[in-house]
Amino acid sequence: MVSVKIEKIAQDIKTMKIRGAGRIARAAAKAMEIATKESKAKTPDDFSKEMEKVSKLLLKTRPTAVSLPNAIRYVSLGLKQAHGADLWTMKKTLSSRAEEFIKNSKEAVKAIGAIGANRISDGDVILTHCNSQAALSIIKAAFKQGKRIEVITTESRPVWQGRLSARDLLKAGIPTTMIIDSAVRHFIRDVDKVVVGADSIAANGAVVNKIGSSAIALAAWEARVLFIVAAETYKFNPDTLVGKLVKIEERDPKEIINLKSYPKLKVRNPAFDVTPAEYVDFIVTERGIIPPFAAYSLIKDTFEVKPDERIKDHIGDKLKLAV
Ligand code: RUB
Repeated sequence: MVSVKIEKIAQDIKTMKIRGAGRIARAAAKAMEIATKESKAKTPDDFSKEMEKVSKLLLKTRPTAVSLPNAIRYVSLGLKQAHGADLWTMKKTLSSRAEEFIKNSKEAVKAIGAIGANRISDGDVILTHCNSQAALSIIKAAFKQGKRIEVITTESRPVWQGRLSARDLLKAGIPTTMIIDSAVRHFIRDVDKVVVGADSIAANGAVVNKIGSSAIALAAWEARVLFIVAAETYKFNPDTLVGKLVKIEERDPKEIINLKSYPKLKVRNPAFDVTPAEYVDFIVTERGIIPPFAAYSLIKDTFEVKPDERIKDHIGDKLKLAV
Protein backbone atom coordinates (compact mmCIF):
# COMPACT_ATOMS: atom_id res chain seq x y z
CA MET A 1 0.00 0.00 0.00
CA VAL A 2 1.25 3.47 -0.90
CA SER A 3 0.53 6.04 1.83
CA VAL A 4 -1.67 9.12 1.48
CA LYS A 5 1.41 11.34 1.81
CA ILE A 6 3.13 9.66 -1.13
CA GLU A 7 -0.08 9.70 -3.20
CA LYS A 8 -0.28 13.45 -2.52
CA ILE A 9 3.29 14.10 -3.71
CA ALA A 10 2.59 12.08 -6.88
CA GLN A 11 -0.63 14.00 -7.45
CA ASP A 12 1.13 17.35 -6.87
CA ILE A 13 3.71 16.45 -9.53
CA LYS A 14 0.99 15.36 -11.96
CA THR A 15 -1.08 18.51 -11.48
CA MET A 16 2.08 20.67 -11.59
CA LYS A 17 1.74 22.01 -8.07
CA ILE A 18 5.30 20.71 -7.92
CA ARG A 19 6.87 21.45 -11.28
CA GLY A 20 10.19 22.12 -13.02
CA ALA A 21 12.58 19.22 -13.58
CA GLY A 22 14.84 19.91 -10.58
CA ARG A 23 11.97 20.34 -8.10
CA ILE A 24 10.24 17.22 -9.47
CA ALA A 25 13.43 15.20 -8.93
CA ARG A 26 13.90 16.44 -5.38
CA ALA A 27 10.22 15.79 -4.57
CA ALA A 28 10.57 12.21 -5.86
CA ALA A 29 13.68 11.64 -3.72
CA LYS A 30 11.83 13.11 -0.71
CA ALA A 31 8.84 10.83 -1.39
CA MET A 32 11.13 7.81 -1.31
CA GLU A 33 12.63 8.99 1.96
CA ILE A 34 9.17 9.48 3.48
CA ALA A 35 8.06 6.06 2.24
CA THR A 36 11.16 4.54 3.85
CA LYS A 37 10.33 6.16 7.19
CA GLU A 38 6.68 5.14 7.00
CA SER A 39 7.33 1.58 5.89
CA LYS A 40 5.95 -1.17 8.11
CA ALA A 41 7.70 -3.90 6.10
CA LYS A 42 9.04 -6.74 8.23
CA THR A 43 11.63 -8.09 5.78
CA PRO A 44 14.11 -6.53 3.33
CA ASP A 45 12.23 -8.25 0.53
CA ASP A 46 8.90 -6.68 1.48
CA PHE A 47 10.60 -3.33 1.84
CA SER A 48 12.11 -3.59 -1.67
CA LYS A 49 8.68 -4.43 -3.07
CA GLU A 50 7.13 -1.43 -1.30
CA MET A 51 9.78 0.88 -2.72
CA GLU A 52 9.21 -0.52 -6.17
CA LYS A 53 5.52 0.41 -5.90
CA VAL A 54 6.40 3.93 -4.78
CA SER A 55 8.87 4.29 -7.67
CA LYS A 56 6.28 3.11 -10.19
CA LEU A 57 3.68 5.55 -8.89
CA LEU A 58 6.14 8.46 -9.10
CA LEU A 59 7.37 7.46 -12.56
CA LYS A 60 3.81 7.56 -13.90
CA THR A 61 3.28 11.23 -12.97
CA ARG A 62 5.08 13.08 -15.79
CA PRO A 63 6.96 11.47 -18.66
CA THR A 64 9.43 14.03 -20.03
CA ALA A 65 11.75 15.26 -17.27
CA VAL A 66 14.44 12.58 -17.00
CA SER A 67 15.43 14.09 -13.66
CA LEU A 68 12.54 12.06 -12.20
CA PRO A 69 13.73 8.56 -13.21
CA ASN A 70 17.33 9.63 -12.60
CA ALA A 71 16.48 10.68 -9.02
CA ILE A 72 14.64 7.41 -8.44
CA ARG A 73 17.54 5.42 -9.91
CA TYR A 74 19.98 7.29 -7.67
CA VAL A 75 17.97 6.61 -4.51
CA SER A 76 17.09 3.02 -5.49
CA LEU A 77 20.74 2.19 -5.97
CA GLY A 78 20.71 2.15 -2.15
CA LEU A 79 18.70 -1.06 -2.33
CA LYS A 80 21.37 -2.67 -4.49
CA GLN A 81 24.19 -1.33 -2.32
CA ALA A 82 22.56 -2.74 0.81
CA HIS A 83 21.61 -6.02 -0.83
CA GLY A 84 21.86 -8.86 1.66
CA ALA A 85 21.91 -6.45 4.63
CA ASP A 86 19.31 -6.30 7.41
CA LEU A 87 16.18 -4.18 7.10
CA TRP A 88 17.48 -1.34 9.29
CA THR A 89 20.66 -0.95 7.19
CA MET A 90 18.65 -1.08 4.01
CA LYS A 91 16.32 1.70 5.16
CA LYS A 92 19.20 3.80 6.41
CA THR A 93 21.07 3.46 3.11
CA LEU A 94 18.00 4.45 1.12
CA SER A 95 17.22 7.48 3.32
CA SER A 96 20.76 8.76 3.16
CA ARG A 97 20.87 8.40 -0.62
CA ALA A 98 17.64 10.41 -0.87
CA GLU A 99 19.08 13.13 1.37
CA GLU A 100 22.32 13.07 -0.61
CA PHE A 101 20.46 13.49 -3.90
CA ILE A 102 18.49 16.49 -2.60
CA LYS A 103 21.62 18.14 -1.17
CA ASN A 104 23.68 17.53 -4.34
CA SER A 105 20.84 18.81 -6.50
CA LYS A 106 20.59 22.12 -4.60
CA GLU A 107 24.38 22.51 -4.70
CA ALA A 108 24.39 21.78 -8.44
CA VAL A 109 21.91 24.61 -9.10
CA LYS A 110 24.16 26.98 -7.13
CA ALA A 111 27.30 25.81 -8.95
CA ILE A 112 25.59 26.30 -12.32
CA GLY A 113 24.83 29.87 -11.26
CA ALA A 114 28.45 30.57 -10.34
CA ILE A 115 29.85 29.00 -13.53
CA GLY A 116 27.25 30.40 -15.92
CA ALA A 117 27.50 33.92 -14.50
CA ASN A 118 31.05 34.11 -15.89
CA ARG A 119 29.51 34.10 -19.38
CA ILE A 120 27.16 36.99 -18.65
CA SER A 121 28.52 40.47 -19.34
CA ASP A 122 27.75 43.83 -17.79
CA GLY A 123 24.85 45.39 -19.68
CA ASP A 124 23.49 42.12 -21.11
CA VAL A 125 19.83 41.73 -21.95
CA ILE A 126 18.91 38.11 -21.26
CA LEU A 127 15.84 36.33 -22.52
CA THR A 128 14.48 33.39 -20.55
CA HIS A 129 11.54 31.06 -21.16
CA CYS A 130 9.34 29.17 -18.71
CA ASN A 131 10.64 28.90 -15.15
CA SER A 132 13.96 27.17 -14.69
CA GLN A 133 15.77 27.35 -11.36
CA ALA A 134 19.04 26.52 -13.09
CA ALA A 135 18.63 29.29 -15.68
CA LEU A 136 17.56 31.82 -13.04
CA SER A 137 20.50 30.79 -10.88
CA ILE A 138 22.87 32.02 -13.64
CA ILE A 139 20.97 35.28 -14.10
CA LYS A 140 20.75 36.01 -10.36
CA ALA A 141 24.42 35.12 -9.77
CA ALA A 142 25.49 37.52 -12.55
CA PHE A 143 23.33 40.28 -11.06
CA LYS A 144 24.80 39.64 -7.59
CA GLN A 145 28.27 40.10 -9.09
CA GLY A 146 27.18 43.67 -9.88
CA LYS A 147 26.53 43.17 -13.60
CA ARG A 148 23.80 45.53 -14.75
CA ILE A 149 21.58 43.14 -16.59
CA GLU A 150 18.00 43.17 -17.75
CA VAL A 151 15.75 40.19 -18.36
CA ILE A 152 13.00 39.57 -20.85
CA THR A 153 10.74 36.71 -19.83
CA THR A 154 8.09 35.07 -21.98
CA GLU A 155 4.65 34.32 -20.58
CA SER A 156 5.13 30.60 -21.25
CA ARG A 157 1.56 29.75 -22.07
CA PRO A 158 -0.60 27.88 -21.38
CA VAL A 159 0.53 27.45 -17.76
CA TRP A 160 2.17 30.91 -17.40
CA GLN A 161 5.40 29.78 -15.77
CA GLY A 162 6.88 33.09 -16.98
CA ARG A 163 5.01 34.78 -14.16
CA LEU A 164 6.92 32.68 -11.63
CA SER A 165 10.19 33.74 -13.25
CA ALA A 166 9.13 37.39 -13.33
CA ARG A 167 8.22 37.30 -9.64
CA ASP A 168 11.52 35.67 -8.71
CA LEU A 169 13.60 38.06 -10.83
CA LEU A 170 11.81 41.16 -9.53
CA LYS A 171 12.26 39.90 -5.96
CA ALA A 172 16.00 39.77 -6.66
CA GLY A 173 15.80 43.39 -7.89
CA ILE A 174 16.46 42.56 -11.56
CA PRO A 175 14.70 44.79 -14.13
CA THR A 176 12.33 42.45 -15.95
CA THR A 177 10.04 42.80 -18.98
CA MET A 178 7.38 40.26 -19.90
CA ILE A 179 6.46 39.49 -23.51
CA ILE A 180 3.99 37.10 -25.09
CA ASP A 181 5.57 33.90 -26.42
CA SER A 182 4.96 34.83 -30.05
CA ALA A 183 6.84 38.15 -29.63
CA VAL A 184 10.24 36.51 -29.22
CA ARG A 185 11.40 37.07 -32.82
CA HIS A 186 10.14 40.66 -32.67
CA PHE A 187 12.40 41.39 -29.67
CA ILE A 188 15.34 39.08 -30.39
CA ARG A 189 17.53 41.92 -31.71
CA ASP A 190 17.35 43.57 -28.27
CA VAL A 191 18.63 40.38 -26.67
CA ASP A 192 22.30 39.48 -26.03
CA LYS A 193 21.83 35.97 -24.64
CA VAL A 194 19.07 33.44 -24.21
CA VAL A 195 19.29 31.32 -21.05
CA VAL A 196 16.89 28.41 -20.56
CA GLY A 197 16.73 25.19 -18.55
CA ALA A 198 16.20 21.59 -19.65
CA ASP A 199 13.99 18.64 -18.83
CA SER A 200 15.97 16.06 -20.75
CA ILE A 201 19.17 16.17 -22.81
CA ALA A 202 19.75 13.39 -25.32
CA ALA A 203 23.04 11.68 -26.15
CA ASN A 204 23.16 13.66 -29.43
CA GLY A 205 22.99 16.95 -27.51
CA ALA A 206 19.35 17.72 -28.35
CA VAL A 207 17.67 19.64 -25.54
CA VAL A 208 14.09 18.96 -24.48
CA ASN A 209 12.57 21.94 -22.68
CA LYS A 210 9.30 23.87 -22.38
CA ILE A 211 7.31 24.12 -25.58
CA GLY A 212 8.50 27.13 -27.54
CA SER A 213 12.16 26.73 -26.62
CA SER A 214 13.07 25.42 -30.08
CA ALA A 215 11.40 28.39 -31.82
CA ILE A 216 13.35 30.73 -29.52
CA ALA A 217 16.55 28.85 -30.41
CA LEU A 218 15.81 29.31 -34.11
CA ALA A 219 15.19 33.03 -33.68
CA ALA A 220 18.39 33.34 -31.62
CA TRP A 221 20.40 31.41 -34.23
CA GLU A 222 19.10 33.63 -37.03
CA ALA A 223 19.99 36.78 -35.06
CA ARG A 224 23.39 35.38 -33.91
CA VAL A 225 22.32 35.53 -30.27
CA LEU A 226 23.88 32.98 -27.89
CA PHE A 227 21.51 30.20 -26.82
CA ILE A 228 22.64 28.87 -23.43
CA VAL A 229 21.16 25.88 -21.60
CA ALA A 230 21.51 25.47 -17.82
CA ALA A 231 21.20 21.85 -16.69
CA GLU A 232 22.32 19.67 -13.82
CA THR A 233 23.90 16.38 -14.90
CA TYR A 234 20.77 14.45 -13.84
CA LYS A 235 18.95 16.17 -16.73
CA PHE A 236 20.97 14.04 -19.18
CA ASN A 237 19.08 11.03 -20.44
CA PRO A 238 20.94 7.69 -20.33
CA ASP A 239 18.19 5.83 -22.22
CA THR A 240 18.85 7.90 -25.34
CA LEU A 241 22.21 6.16 -25.63
CA VAL A 242 20.41 2.99 -26.69
CA GLY A 243 18.06 4.77 -29.05
CA LYS A 244 15.10 5.39 -26.79
CA LEU A 245 13.27 8.61 -27.61
CA VAL A 246 12.25 11.20 -25.03
CA LYS A 247 8.50 11.11 -24.58
CA ILE A 248 6.93 14.52 -25.06
CA GLU A 249 4.10 15.03 -22.59
CA GLU A 250 0.77 16.11 -24.05
CA ARG A 251 -1.36 17.80 -21.44
CA ASP A 252 -5.08 18.35 -21.05
CA PRO A 253 -6.65 20.66 -23.71
CA LYS A 254 -8.43 22.34 -20.79
CA GLU A 255 -5.20 24.23 -20.13
CA ILE A 256 -5.81 26.01 -23.47
CA ILE A 257 -9.53 26.24 -24.09
CA ASN A 258 -12.93 25.22 -22.72
CA LEU A 259 -13.92 22.48 -25.15
CA LYS A 260 -17.59 22.69 -24.15
CA SER A 261 -17.83 25.84 -26.27
CA TYR A 262 -15.95 24.17 -29.18
CA PRO A 263 -17.20 20.57 -29.24
CA LYS A 264 -15.68 19.75 -32.66
CA LEU A 265 -12.33 21.41 -32.07
CA LYS A 266 -9.22 19.27 -31.95
CA VAL A 267 -6.61 20.67 -29.55
CA ARG A 268 -2.97 19.62 -29.18
CA ASN A 269 -1.07 20.66 -26.08
CA PRO A 270 2.50 19.35 -26.03
CA ALA A 271 4.31 20.65 -22.94
CA PHE A 272 7.82 20.35 -24.36
CA ASP A 273 9.77 20.46 -27.61
CA VAL A 274 13.19 19.45 -28.91
CA THR A 275 15.97 21.89 -29.77
CA PRO A 276 18.62 20.20 -31.93
CA ALA A 277 22.21 20.47 -30.70
CA GLU A 278 23.12 22.71 -33.67
CA TYR A 279 21.13 25.56 -32.14
CA VAL A 280 22.62 25.27 -28.66
CA ASP A 281 25.85 27.21 -28.05
CA PHE A 282 26.73 25.49 -24.78
CA ILE A 283 25.32 23.75 -21.74
CA VAL A 284 26.22 24.93 -18.24
CA THR A 285 26.37 21.98 -15.84
CA GLU A 286 27.60 21.84 -12.23
CA ARG A 287 30.74 20.15 -13.59
CA GLY A 288 31.47 22.95 -16.01
CA ILE A 289 30.50 24.24 -19.43
CA ILE A 290 30.21 21.68 -22.20
CA PRO A 291 29.34 21.85 -25.89
CA PRO A 292 26.05 20.04 -26.60
CA PHE A 293 27.90 17.37 -28.57
CA ALA A 294 29.71 16.36 -25.36
CA ALA A 295 26.40 15.01 -24.03
CA TYR A 296 27.37 11.52 -25.19
CA SER A 297 30.54 11.39 -23.08
CA LEU A 298 28.87 13.08 -20.13
CA ILE A 299 26.15 10.43 -20.12
CA LYS A 300 28.74 7.65 -20.36
CA ASP A 301 30.80 9.13 -17.50
CA THR A 302 27.85 10.01 -15.27
CA PHE A 303 25.68 6.96 -15.62
CA GLU A 304 28.37 4.37 -16.33
CA VAL A 305 26.21 3.12 -19.13
CA LYS A 306 27.51 -0.02 -20.71
CA PRO A 307 25.49 -0.04 -23.90
CA ASP A 308 25.49 -3.85 -24.12
CA GLU A 309 24.07 -4.19 -20.62
CA ARG A 310 21.41 -1.60 -21.21
CA ILE A 311 20.52 -3.16 -24.52
CA LYS A 312 20.07 -6.43 -22.64
CA ASP A 313 17.84 -4.58 -20.15
CA HIS A 314 15.70 -3.24 -22.94
CA ILE A 315 15.41 -6.59 -24.65
CA GLY A 316 14.29 -7.87 -21.23
CA ASP A 317 11.63 -5.16 -21.09
CA LYS A 318 10.42 -6.06 -24.54
CA LEU A 319 10.17 -9.73 -23.65
CA LYS A 320 8.13 -8.86 -20.58
CA LEU A 321 5.82 -6.74 -22.73
CA ALA A 322 5.49 -9.55 -25.29
CA VAL A 323 4.40 -11.95 -22.54
C1 RUB B 1 9.48 23.33 -16.71
C2 RUB B 1 10.57 23.57 -17.70
C3 RUB B 1 11.90 24.04 -17.15
C4 RUB B 1 12.80 22.82 -16.88
C5 RUB B 1 14.03 23.19 -16.11
O1 RUB B 1 8.34 22.75 -17.29
O2 RUB B 1 10.45 23.32 -18.88
O3 RUB B 1 12.54 24.86 -18.08
O4 RUB B 1 12.07 21.86 -16.13
O5 RUB B 1 13.68 23.70 -14.86
P1 RUB B 1 7.07 22.45 -16.36
P2 RUB B 1 14.68 23.60 -13.61
O6 RUB B 1 6.65 23.74 -15.74
O7 RUB B 1 6.04 21.91 -17.31
O8 RUB B 1 7.47 21.43 -15.34
O9 RUB B 1 15.94 24.27 -14.03
O10 RUB B 1 13.97 24.34 -12.49
O11 RUB B 1 14.87 22.16 -13.30
